[in-house]
Amino acid sequence: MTEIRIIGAPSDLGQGRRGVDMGPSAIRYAGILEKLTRLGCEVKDLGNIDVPMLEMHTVKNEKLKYLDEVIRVSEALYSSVKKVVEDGHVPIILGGDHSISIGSVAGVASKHRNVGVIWFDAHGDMNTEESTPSGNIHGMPLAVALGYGHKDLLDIGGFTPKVKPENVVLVGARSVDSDEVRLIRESGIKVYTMAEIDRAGMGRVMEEAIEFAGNGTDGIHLSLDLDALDPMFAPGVGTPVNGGVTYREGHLAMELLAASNRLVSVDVVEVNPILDNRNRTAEMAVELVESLFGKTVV
Ligand code: NNH
Ligand code: MN
Ligand code: MN
Ligand code: MN
Repeated sequence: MTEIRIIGAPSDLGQGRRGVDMGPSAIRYAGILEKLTRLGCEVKDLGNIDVPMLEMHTVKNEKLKYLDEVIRVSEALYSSVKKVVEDGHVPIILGGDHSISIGSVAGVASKHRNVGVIWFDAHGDMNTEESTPSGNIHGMPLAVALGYGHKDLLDIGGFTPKVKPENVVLVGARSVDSDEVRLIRESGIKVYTMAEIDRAGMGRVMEEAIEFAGNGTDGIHLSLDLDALDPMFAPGVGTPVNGGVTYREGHLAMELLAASNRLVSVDVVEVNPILDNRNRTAEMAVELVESLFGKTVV
């Protein structure tokens, strides 16, 4: 029986729009605990980690907004994720914006030193302070996992890099910043843009992604940014981009990951209830997580 531990990381420090700190509540309200329990998983909710309140702090560095606060959140999340994986359980980390993955990937990689990563996202999240157009740290967590970026972010957990580029796959990309492209190319990670999903189909793309992230690794960490989905299915995100993953493509991707039996941890990020349409995005997130943990028709 899969033993799941839910950890809320209600941070909005890594991006510019208020509301994403309410993501964990919205996802819980959409029934994540009950639905995973119904699937036969043992699920416990560990509550939320402490997150500094944005209004109580000021931006000190325009290229790395709320850096000190993001570091505090990352350290807290690192510790709680580390404990869950050391106990042999599967953490599901509820964001919050995508900067929380700096801590979650560090926590998972502290036990599974050779973990692979599937980064489901409309964006690259491969910026550094040199390339960022916004200064928002949620545009940087994949770069940090690979060992690029501010030293204090790389130092979370006391080791860097957290993952090897040959085991990192970005799926759903369709919005990458002009200076971000360079690092994506030179890093050597595998990228499946929407054009590639259109051409090859999600089935083929995920089979390959699972191979890259799962073959010879200690398992797969899925970082699920809800903006990977088309805004039609996930309107409640801070940076929606048209032309995204459809409802069935999203589910197929999760179903294939479930069938691979390689999943060790999951982030569910960027759900913003203030921008949402009657909690639809949180509900979509929970449905995808159900497929990820084995929900089938018959
Ligand atoms: N690339 C942009 C930036 O760095 C936007 C990132 N937004 C995201 N990433 N939602 O997933 O500011
Ligand atoms: Mn146990
Ligand atoms: Mn992201
Ligand atoms: Mn994104």
